[in-house]
Amino acid sequence: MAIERTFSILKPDATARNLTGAINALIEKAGLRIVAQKRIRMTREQAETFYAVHKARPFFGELVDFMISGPVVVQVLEGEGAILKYRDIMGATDPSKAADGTIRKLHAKSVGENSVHGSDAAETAAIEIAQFFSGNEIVG
Ligand code: RTP
Ligand code: MG
Repeated sequence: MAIERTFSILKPDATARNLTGAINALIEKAGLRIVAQKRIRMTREQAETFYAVHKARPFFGELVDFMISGPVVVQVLEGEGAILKYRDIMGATDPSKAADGTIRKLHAKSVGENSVHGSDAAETAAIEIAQFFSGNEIVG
C-alpha cells in the first residue's frame, strides 16, 4: 500500500479536556507519523470554508460555532494507507456507534463534539492540508 498523507483535527472538546497527548498516542500506536502539527484558534471564515460541503445540512451552524469555540490542533499524518487507517482508528461519527478502542469510542462526547476529524479521500486530504499548512511546515 502507498504512503499517504491525511489531514487531522483534534477538535475543541478534545483540547478542552487536555486530550492532545492521549489522542496523539493512539495515532502513533497505529503506525501513523505526525509530520506537521499546530494549535490554532480557527476563524469563523476558516471553519465555514473547511465544512462548506455541509453548508446545506441542519447542523452546519452548530458545527461552525463548535469548531471556533476553543483551540484546535491541526495535523498532517503520514503512513501506509493513512487516510483509511486514520478513519478506522477514529471510529464512527456517532461515538455510540463507534467500535471499541477507537478514538471516538474512548473520548468523544456526542455526534457533534466527536473529538477528531480525518479526511475521507485523497482529494479532500490534499485540499484540507493546503488550507492549513504550507509545504515547508510539513516535515516527513
Ligand atoms: P469529520 O468530517 O469531522 O471527520 O467527521 P465525519 O466524516 O465522521 O462526519 P461528517 O458526516 O463529515 O460530518 C462532519 C462533522 O459534522 C458534525 N456532525 N454533527 N449533529 C449532527 O447530526 C452531526 N452530524 C455530523 C460532526 O462533528 C462531524 O464530525
Ligand atoms: Mg467528514
